[in-house]
Amino acid sequence: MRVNRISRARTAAGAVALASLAGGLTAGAGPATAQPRAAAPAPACSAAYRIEQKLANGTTWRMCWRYEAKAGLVLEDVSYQPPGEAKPIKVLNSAKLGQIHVPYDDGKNEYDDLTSYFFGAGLMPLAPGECPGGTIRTVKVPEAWDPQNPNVKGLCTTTRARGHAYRMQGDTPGKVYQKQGTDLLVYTVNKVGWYEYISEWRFADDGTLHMNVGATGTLAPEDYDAGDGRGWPIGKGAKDYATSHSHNVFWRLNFGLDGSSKARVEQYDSKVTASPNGRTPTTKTTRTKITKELAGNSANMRWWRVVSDTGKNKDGHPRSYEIAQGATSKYPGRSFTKSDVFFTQYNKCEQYASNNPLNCGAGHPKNVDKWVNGQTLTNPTVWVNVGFHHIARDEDQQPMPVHWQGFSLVPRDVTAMNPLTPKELADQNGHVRSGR
Ligand SMILES: [Cu+2]
Repeated sequence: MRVNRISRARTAAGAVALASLAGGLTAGAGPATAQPRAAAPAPACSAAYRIEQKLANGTTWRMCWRYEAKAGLVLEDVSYQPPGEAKPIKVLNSAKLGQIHVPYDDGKNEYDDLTSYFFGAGLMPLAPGECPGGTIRTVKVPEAWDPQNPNVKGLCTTTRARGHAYRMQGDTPGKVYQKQGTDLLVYTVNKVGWYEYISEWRFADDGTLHMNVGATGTLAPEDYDAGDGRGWPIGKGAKDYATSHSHNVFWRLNFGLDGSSKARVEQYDSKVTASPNGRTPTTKTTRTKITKELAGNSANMRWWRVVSDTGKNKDGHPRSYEIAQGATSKYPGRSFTKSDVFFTQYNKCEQYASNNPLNCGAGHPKNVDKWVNGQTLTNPTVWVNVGFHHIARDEDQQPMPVHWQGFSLVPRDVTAMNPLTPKELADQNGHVRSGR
């Protein structure tokens, strides 16, 4: 173990000791690699594990939560009910982080924060002001640092204004259709070494979901040795070079559109072709049905969607959610970080994108890229990989400002119209014949 890793190494060793102790106290529980007991309340859960929020514009989000030793917060049975829908529309069976992989640029350190560095155990208690307008719930942390005190007030649920949901000038002067949108926010803070990760799940009243991880805390004090051109000076003059590194965050999603785990995956690509004589170029969009497992790579004008096998909206269009990748710096250093999205056929044993610690049978690979091996895709697990290459800057001290990375799931034909449409415009579905 390198001297400059003492702090993190010590942290890790301490956790192993505590985890084993915890294992000794709970019958049948193993060491740190043991599976959390199936306390899963899904699909129905008791009130303590239920999150239900009706937002100002009339949309209700419902879900269950539980907490895992490694991945931390898990959201299950997530449904969305906009105004005008008689019952909740199921979106996800489950959603959680799938890994946070942190390789340093000098090649000396590489961490799997979820599976090897006790992300889940590092749940931080939230100060009263950290969940403005909301509720901080108590989480029982499996394999907690201190097995005598596993209860942490560490789960915030609250709402937050997000500005315009829409705006449209009406026909009569002075008439404006506009609504201000609100999100339900669900978040935890997990400390890993010197970093603190804010895992935020945002559920908008228009049916959009935003998953983001914000890294904050403090730069690892051991990593100021980058005199080798692989860091950035953040002390006075040409010294105190903080070593650059990547944060590669994976999310693991199981869709349950309209209550079914069965779903199709489609990829869309648009190609722009120049026209002669300076005329407007033309664009052609093609759909590729993804029938087998896929390691997908982002490209300009490319996107994917997960389509319900059963549910249709009131226009008769199959309900789907589109994966909208956020800004990413893909890290090509490992085969499991080389793709932006992985669609694998559901396998309960495949829980983490790298160094999956579960025993899935002899020879079963440990990393998500190896789970893409030609199986027919009928019940997809979706793995989204978003990378951030962190070259420290002077502003990173002190504390380090939160840097965010993530993606969104955008409803596509879940409802027949804008779910927040005002009554006066409710007949404007399809070709709008205006006097313009
Ligand atoms: Cu960083």
